[in-house]
Amino acid sequence: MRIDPHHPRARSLRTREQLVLGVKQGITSPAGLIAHGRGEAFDYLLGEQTHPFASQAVEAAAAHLLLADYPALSVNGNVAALCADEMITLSQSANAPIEVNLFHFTKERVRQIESYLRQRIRQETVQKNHALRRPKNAFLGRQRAVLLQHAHARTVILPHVASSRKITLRDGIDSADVVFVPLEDGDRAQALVAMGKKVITIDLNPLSRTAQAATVTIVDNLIRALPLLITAVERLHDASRDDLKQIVREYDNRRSLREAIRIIRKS
Ligand code: PTJ
Repeated sequence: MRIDPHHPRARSLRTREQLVLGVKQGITSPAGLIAHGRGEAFDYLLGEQTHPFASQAVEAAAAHLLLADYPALSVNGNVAALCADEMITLSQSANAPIEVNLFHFTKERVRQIESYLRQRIRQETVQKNHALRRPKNAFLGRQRAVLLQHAHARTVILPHVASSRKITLRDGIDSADVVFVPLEDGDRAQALVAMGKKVITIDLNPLSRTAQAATVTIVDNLIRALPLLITAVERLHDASRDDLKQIVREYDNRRSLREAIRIIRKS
């Protein structure tokens, strides 16, 4: 569908089209469209903007990722369709491997998403090689993005998770002390926390079980929050561990969720 850039809801329409395309390409599950609709409803109530509570959560999330011994990033069908490049950049900036992890699991969709991400990483590498000839480019200093692939990795089944999200990779989510799981389901978020991992999520619904269970919940739209998270990780890259720990200590996820609920009630 051609979207008129002057349409008042052009960005929202473009995002929907990206997901529809994701379904056609076998990346996004049809249920992903419904999940997105739910997200949109909350976004509408939040005024479709990043609130201070979300910015604080972004800061805390960045500090957790930088303090981690071994962070890992989870990508599902919605995240791949909407923000593949941003997840790749985050993998580089936070030095964290990417694992495709699906709720509506099929081997075919895992393969499709991995192949799409590999293609985007190759594209990024080409750009980076270009950038290396220009010394001031922001690509310098980032690590290489790492994509773990199901066909070549050992899988581990997480206990107490009813969905296929329980299938994780030994060198990814299973080994991680900090996991970034945007648009997660509540079951696994709770299981990951119970395993002693720090869980960072992005979820527009502050009432969801994931939002409530996570260590850090960024209540904001994925497409607004991910670029902010990348910027925060890059800005805090050289901060001392003491400074990062202070950011983590001062952040209160309950307070952040309460504030999101207050704004929703007000609107
Ligand atoms: O690709 P799969 O098979 O792994 O499936 C992915 C989805 C997202 C379909 C699956 O995980 C799912 O069904 O998720 P839920 O349980 O519907 O939860 C998704 C949560 O993300 C809901 O609370 C939505 O409000 C929220 N959400 C949806 N779109 C966005 C969002 N939050 C932030 N940004 C969005 N764009």
